[in-house]
Amino acid sequence: MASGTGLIYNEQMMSYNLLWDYPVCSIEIPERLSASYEKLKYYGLVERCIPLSVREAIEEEIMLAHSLDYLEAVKSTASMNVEELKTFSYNYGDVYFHPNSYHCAKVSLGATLQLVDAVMLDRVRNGMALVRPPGHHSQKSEACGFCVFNNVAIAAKYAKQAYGTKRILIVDWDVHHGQGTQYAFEEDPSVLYFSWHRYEHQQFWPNLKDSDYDVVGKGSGTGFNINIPWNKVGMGNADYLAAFLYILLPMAYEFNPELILVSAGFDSAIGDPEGEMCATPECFAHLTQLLMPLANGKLCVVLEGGYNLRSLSESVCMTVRALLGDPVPPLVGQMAPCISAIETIQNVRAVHQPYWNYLKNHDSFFIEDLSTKKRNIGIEEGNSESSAATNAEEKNITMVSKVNQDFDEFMDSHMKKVLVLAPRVRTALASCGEKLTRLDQCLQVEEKKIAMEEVGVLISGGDCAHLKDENLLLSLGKIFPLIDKITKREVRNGVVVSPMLSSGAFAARYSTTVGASRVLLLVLGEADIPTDKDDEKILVVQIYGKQDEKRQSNYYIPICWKENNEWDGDLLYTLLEFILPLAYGHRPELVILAVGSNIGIQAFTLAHLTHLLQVLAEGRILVISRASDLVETLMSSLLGDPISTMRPFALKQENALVLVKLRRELKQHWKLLQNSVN
Ligand code: Q6M
Ligand code: ZN
Repeated sequence: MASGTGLIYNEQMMSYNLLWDYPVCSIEIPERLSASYEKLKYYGLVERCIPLSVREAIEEEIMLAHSLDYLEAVKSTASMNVEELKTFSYNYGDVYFHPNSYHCAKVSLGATLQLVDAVMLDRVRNGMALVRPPGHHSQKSEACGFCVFNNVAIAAKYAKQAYGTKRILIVDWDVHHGQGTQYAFEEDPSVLYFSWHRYEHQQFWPNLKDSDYDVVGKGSGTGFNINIPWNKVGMGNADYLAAFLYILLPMAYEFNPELILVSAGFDSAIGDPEGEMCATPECFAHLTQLLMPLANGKLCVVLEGGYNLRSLSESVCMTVRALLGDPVPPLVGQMAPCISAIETIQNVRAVHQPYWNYLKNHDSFFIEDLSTKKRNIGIEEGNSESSAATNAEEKNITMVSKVNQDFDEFMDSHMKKVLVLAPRVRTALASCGEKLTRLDQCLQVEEKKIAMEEVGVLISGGDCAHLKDENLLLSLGKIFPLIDKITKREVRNGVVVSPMLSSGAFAARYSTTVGASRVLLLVLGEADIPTDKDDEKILVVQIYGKQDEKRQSNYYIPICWKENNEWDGDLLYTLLEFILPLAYGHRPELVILAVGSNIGIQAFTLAHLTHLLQVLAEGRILVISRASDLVETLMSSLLGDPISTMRPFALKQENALVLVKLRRELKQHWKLLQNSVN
């Protein structure tokens, strides 16, 4: 099992810069690398990574994506004077050359390939390469947008050739459209390219029709090119998350990549002069952690843009922390995507409906490109009604202007708020007498004897009728000490075997009495959950198969599957498109997952579930399992091991309809549930 996070940094790539006055290129400076690296050092992250060396890429590798003529042309810049460099640069759009550019571009590509090698050969599990020049705009015979060779596109072709990798996912979270990467794979179904980008109805650079949502790939590559054009600035954490939860992640699970490459531009972060977006640095930790259960953990993050040095370096650090398996800080801000983002997401889902199973069983979509149409006929935008989303948009815009006043001050106080200390011990286990392989890496916690009266007091105001049950008292004797350790930050997460699913409800209530302000309780299976359905501290989601009426509220959400077998695909999609949107809105400080027995869910599905749930509550999760044979898998997932990939699944139609109905009823309260404007 591969472990460790590789890090590539090399000062050679700082040895080129802009030699003449050329304002469109003035933001791409060598300090982008050193500032990021210094910040990594400052936070003690460099020493926790495995340093990987760079090399120059060879011509054969460059030519995986570029023409010989272009290679020769770039080569010739090494001996040019400034006048010649100027003339050469102006052949292309928004790019500059320096006598060292060719060398640096070879090192930048070589570094990227070194990272791919290290990950594919299991020398590290994942890693990040801090490189420049960036790559995603460069094309077969063209430099563009600070990019010389297309690092990530070549890395994908290299992995296919050198390792026979059959499916590669490229996630381009840079704020610009990587049109070079799109062109490299538009006819290739083995590479799924996902890019979000500032678009503003084609008003933003590089101003291409090719960047719009309806450009989906060609020939056998149709459906494997995903463009998310943002038509407004100020997109924030909720908008990015919505794009991941409603588009990228379900698609990625269906695609089942063997390798993930990230074109990691941080110009999509708050404070960037190019992007003018609002996502805070910890958002990138979330995006990273959400990708980590895929492709067996094989994740290569390669720097692209990012021009606000502070925002860039904090975001790089957040990404590396997530790669290392550190708990990710909770996201700040009201978790409500804005109307414009929802419209984009709806359009993308509509246009991709023919190509992806997970989109087939949904509410009928229709492409409603209101904003574009209105724009073209000169009508003002903004009559779509959904007060929450409109507010979010206003909020984002005020945030942008605030940020311009004093960005460093804002960032100092923000980082102080979000930086969290990881508990020393990752996983605790209630004593259970079984022989488990990873036992030595867990803390074993002794059970306490708990008397009925005692529990009654602890769970103040709770319903004590159930407490007569001996089994329940025994279970709580194991669960409460674990919760104590988690809330005191002595351990991050824990697992316990309990015969009673209902103990989850007592666990949740107990947590709120010992300090958790909000708890998410996710129950898988049939059981009577004694909970106050209107207690806003505890959000309960229960998934079960037997038909019976349960009273629903904003805080007790029963999901009754119509079909009662082989839930795995349904469960995973429900987590992405329904439970995580709810949970991000609730902002729990503890997650309790109660898993019944014989619920028709395979162990590795639960591993994916527990991994993904760790994006919440700084990774504080308590898993209560009825079946003791699941403990091994659950422990491994809680410890952060890579998870074997899932078969592609589709949400069954009847179950999809259940979610459609629930979404309609709950989206007023839980704003992140809104994924269409109608
Ligand atoms: C600059 C206009 C300056 C790697 C990257 C490159 C972006 C190039 C932007 C060119 N336009 N106001 O995607 O970040
Ligand atoms: Zn960019």
